[in-house]
Amino acid sequence: TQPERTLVLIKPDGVTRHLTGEVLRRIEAKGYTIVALEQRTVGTELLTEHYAEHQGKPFFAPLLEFMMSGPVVAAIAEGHGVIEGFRSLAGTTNPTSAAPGTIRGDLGRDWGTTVQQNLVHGSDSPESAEREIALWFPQG
Ligand code: DAT
Ligand code: MG
Repeated sequence: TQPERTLVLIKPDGVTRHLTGEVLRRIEAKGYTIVALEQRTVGTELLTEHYAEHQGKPFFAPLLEFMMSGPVVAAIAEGHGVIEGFRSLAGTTNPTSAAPGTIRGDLGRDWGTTVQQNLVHGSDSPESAEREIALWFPQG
């Protein structure tokens, strides 16, 4: 198999809680390579594209508001099976039920907000990864 690439985002809760290094450490400890890394604040336009599949859902507006509440760290991780592998490292969406040992399970919890503040994003398929990497790193 060819090595593949996935888009990883450390969301504003992760950056604000100073967990950027911890998340990157886990990616690297697993043996994946960080091939791009940038901290930035993002706007409605990019986020609406990024989360297009969730438009119309009740948590969509709070999700965008949350993602704009502070800086985000965007990274591209590379390795064999990294798309599935990072999703596995991240754990399931709801941090309360995410398994211990995962980023969300070890470090995340329910904060009583409308939207789940679950620290990280990872592309969920090769198609999503290609689309999201082009969106966040258009310069290639
Ligand atoms: P994931 O981030 O695990 O790929 P997703 O793509 O289904 O999950 O949803 C994107 C984000 O939206 C997710 O990280 C947190 C938020 N979210 C999803 N489902 C939610 C729900 N039922 N209630 C609150 N927030 C939710
Ligand atoms: Mg998703």
